[in-house]
Amino acid sequence: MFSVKGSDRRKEEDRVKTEGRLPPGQSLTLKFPVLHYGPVPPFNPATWNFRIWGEVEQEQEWSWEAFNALPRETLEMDIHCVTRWSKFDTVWEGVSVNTLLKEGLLRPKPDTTHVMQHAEYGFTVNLPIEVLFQENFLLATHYNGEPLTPDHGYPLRGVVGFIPGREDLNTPYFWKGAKWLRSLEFMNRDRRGFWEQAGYHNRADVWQEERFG
Ligand SMILES: Nc1nc2c(c(=O)[nH]1)N[C@H]1C(S)=C(S)[C@@H](COP(=O)(O)O)O[C@H]1N2
Ligand SMILES: [Mo]
Repeated sequence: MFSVKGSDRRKEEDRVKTEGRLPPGQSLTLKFPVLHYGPVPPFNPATWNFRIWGEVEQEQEWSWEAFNALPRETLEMDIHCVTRWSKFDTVWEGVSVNTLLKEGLLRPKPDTTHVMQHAEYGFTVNLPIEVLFQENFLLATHYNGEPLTPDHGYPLRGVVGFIPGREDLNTPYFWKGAKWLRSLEFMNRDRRGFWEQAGYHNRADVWQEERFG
């Protein structure tokens, strides 16, 4: 006998499979697993800041209050973890890096090619700037209408996933978004982040199953 929950899961998985949204080697979860290395950091709104630095014309820094005053948007997408769970139709709210670019708050130098997300406790994730500027990457403060929980990266995390119908965008595995994000370092060459140094794929395209390097 299937439990009600189990049969719901299978039904949902069949649906997204039919829609071409289930990448190879992935299975649908209705839960929201928590995955990270190390402890969950505390958050102090009085001392927290978010910075943009490195290969930029001008460094920028926001307090928690100032960051929350930036233009915001909502983004719906499917997220795919390299450990083989996928979660569909997740809704994220936050600040798009493209908006910072358009508002002139981010001015990368002409030779900038990559970005490093720096999180609490020295955790890092690298990406090409093209991916950072895509519509499927967001600096997120909210998940499904609620502030992020501490486990999922409160107060701020990078998120990246698949927007249904947008096969034109590069879609990396979910680890390419850093929880407890504190800064973006723009770089004129590539450097590997924490999981990339540990043997995970540098590009990490979910449709190509680029799990390990
Ligand atoms: N700061 C930080 N961010 C991180 C990680 C981490 O270890 N530290 N792990 C990544 C990995 S491997 C995954 S799969 C996702 C998991 O996000 P979740 O816990 O919200 O599901 O966060 C990513 N971001
Ligand atoms: Mo992961």
